Amino acid sequence: MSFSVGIVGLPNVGKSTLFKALTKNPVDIADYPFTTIKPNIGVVAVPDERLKKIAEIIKPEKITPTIIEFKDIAGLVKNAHKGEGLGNQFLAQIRECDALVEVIKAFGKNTNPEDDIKTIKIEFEMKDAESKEKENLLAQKPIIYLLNTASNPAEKCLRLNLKHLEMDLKLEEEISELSENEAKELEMKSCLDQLILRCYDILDLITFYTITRGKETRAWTLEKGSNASQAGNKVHSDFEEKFIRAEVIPWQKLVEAKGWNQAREQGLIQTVGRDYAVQDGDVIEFKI
Ligand SMILES: Nc1nc2c(ncn2[C@@H]2O[C@H](COP(=O)(O)OP(=O)(O)OP(=O)(O)O)[C@@H](O)[C@H]2O)c(=O)[nH]1
Ligand SMILES: [Mg+2]
Repeated sequence: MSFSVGIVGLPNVGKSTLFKALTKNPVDIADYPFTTIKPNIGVVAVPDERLKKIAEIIKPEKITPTIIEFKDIAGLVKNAHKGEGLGNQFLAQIRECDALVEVIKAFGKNTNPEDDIKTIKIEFEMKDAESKEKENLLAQKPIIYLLNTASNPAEKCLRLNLKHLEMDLKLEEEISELSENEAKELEMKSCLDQLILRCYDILDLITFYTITRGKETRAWTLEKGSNASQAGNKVHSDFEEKFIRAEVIPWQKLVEAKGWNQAREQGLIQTVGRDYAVQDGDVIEFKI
């Protein structure tokens, strides 16, 4: 199962514009509030230079990146927690997400990002205050604030602190409709990869790889701190139970050795048990 990131914010701020640019799914985007009612759901490949480098030496038949799911959720209004504007329904959808990207309007006239952030925060906190469960609280979810600006392209990318990004989502939507060559010719560069990686980061996730005898080189998502048998469970639900041992090598060492057999000859492959703490970038072969 993939991790899901909810795109949240006030109505009409560019949430669906971001979703469309990320997933390339055609969705309704319009200049009036509540264009989105039912959530749009789509998956996005996590950009990964390491996967490319591993694949260059393994030369598999197939390369499969790991994915994150994005959910474009309807806009929240003041008093959403009291049911205003179908708010309760939307807040329940937000509760199912592992992390959030909050889009804040900073294009056009009369914008007030600080007030808008406060409005959403209050709705989360009010809803949490009613909730009997103390887990999964809305206001505790990892969150990235994304200011949707109309700044000039040269300076539009990523400013401010860790949890705070700035992008022109209209421009991102335009770039997403171009081919790679067209974008290059027009010197237009997307910032979305950086947003996806930031989501991965705040979810506290790491990546491990499997190479299944040259057939498929694949990246997998794992919660930081997981052990080898839990990693096996991601590959196949049987693997956690049937786990005997695993062979592990950091991806750089595999690439330097130029292949699994060469790495084995050089003694670079480590045999580990089920309690081995998986490290970001490990290439793992499970023995069941
Ligand atoms: N000028 C400008 N317009 C934008 C930008 N991003 C979105 N828009 C426009 O703002 C309007 C709303 O965009 P949507 O993506 O539908 O907004 P939303 O947040 O999904 O809206 P709801 O689903 O109604 O809550 C559309 O007319 C977009 O074209 C931007 O960066 N600059
Ligand atoms: Mg929308």
